[in-house]
Parts: sequence; C-alpha cells; structure tokens
Amino acid sequence: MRHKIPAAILAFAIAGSALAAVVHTTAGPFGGFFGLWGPDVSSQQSVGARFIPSGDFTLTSIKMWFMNNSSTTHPTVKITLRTDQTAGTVSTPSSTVIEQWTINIQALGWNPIQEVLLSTGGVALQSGVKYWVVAESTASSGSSSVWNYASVGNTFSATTLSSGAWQPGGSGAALTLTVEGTVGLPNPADINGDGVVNGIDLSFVLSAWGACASCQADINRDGTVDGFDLAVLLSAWSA
Ligand SMILES: [Ca+2]
Ligand SMILES: [Ca+2]
Repeated sequence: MRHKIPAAILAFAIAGSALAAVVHTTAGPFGGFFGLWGPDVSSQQSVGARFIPSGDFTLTSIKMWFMNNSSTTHPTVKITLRTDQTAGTVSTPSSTVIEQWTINIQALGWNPIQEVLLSTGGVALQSGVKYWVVAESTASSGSSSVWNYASVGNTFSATTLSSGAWQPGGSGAALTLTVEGTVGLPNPADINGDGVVNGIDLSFVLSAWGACASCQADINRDGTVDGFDLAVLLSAWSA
C-alpha cells in the first residue's frame, strides 16, 4: 500500500530548518504605464534604494532587474549593501559597506534581466533599521546599465549628484528590488553562515587561533580567538 506524502510536508523537508523569507520586494519591471524605464548607473550617477526590514533576518540574496543602454557590451556594476546615514530628516546611503558584489550585467539592450546576488552569509538585517542597496559603475552614460523601475509602487531611493555626493532621497517610483533572508539574526557561532554550527565552523576557530582583529572566528569579538570562543561554539553545536 502506498501513501501520498502531503505537498506541504515535502516542501518543508526541502526547505530545511532555516525558514526562507522575503524581507522586501517590489513588482518586476514589466507592464507599467511608462513601459521599461529606470535610472542610468554610470560614472555620472550612482543609484540607491532603501528598505526597512519588518523583523530580524539573516540575508540570503538580493535580486534586481537591469537593462542596458548598450546592445553589445556588458557593463560592470558594483552593488553594495550599506547602512543609512540620516542627517536631520535626510536619509541617504552611508559609506559603510556590509556586503558587496561586482557583476557584469547580463542584459543587452532594453530587455531586462534579473540579477541574483547571493550573500556569503552571516549578514544581519535588523528590524526597523534602514538599509540601502547601491549600484555604482564606471561605465559612460551612453553604454551604462539601467536599474529598472518596478511596474507599480513607490519606495525610497536616492541618486548621486555629479559631484558624487548623495542627493536627498525621495519616494518616487520603486526601483526593482527583492531582498530575501532567513528568519532571525545570524548566530555568531555559525562562522560560515550556512545555518549550522559544526566542524566547519570549528576549523575556522582553530585556524585563526590567537590574536585576531575583527575576524569572524572571534565569536565574542574580544580581539582574540581562544578557548572562550571555542566554548561558545561548542555550546551552540548543531549536530
Ligand atoms: Ca556553519
Ligand atoms: Ca574571542
């Protein structure tokens, strides 16, 4: 006799113990009133979009749609996840980079493609805190990528002036942006950010043993990788 396994149980088994969640998302670029459009990401202009998590998460990926002013070359774009710098009531991206990626835009011409940027792990996204995703490029404006606006909706965004300084953000059209994570802040003992505390994390502690300034294996962040960190790691052991 055979039993069918309910789909919900299968899905849970595949997802594993870390609960995947959408931290922030916009609509895609297609079907809006203005068609396909967006700000250039070039040597003349950097572009940022802000999001505020409604709960605590650990970052897993960032997804953004880009098209391209060139139909022959794939411009290089540097994407950074940054903290916010609020002066008075003006919110703009700070220069503090939490994680960064360098990609060559896949799209050629005005046919947008969604870029998927995977986090290397361990990045905390805290509830109610302002974060920015910033796109920068040295490409000239005529052959630069274009970060697509979402078909509907508004979100907070900012662009740079020709001086390179950020100009005050505003709530205009939403830049396409999806941020995904697992529920809950990262466990500092999970040094490689894979969701479990095991021998791999132990190997990081052992190989970094001794004085170590701002390294991940220094779990209690006291400047030294030693028995205290080992004790924390062993008490958080997953398997
Ligand atoms: Ca781990
Ligand atoms: Ca330590």
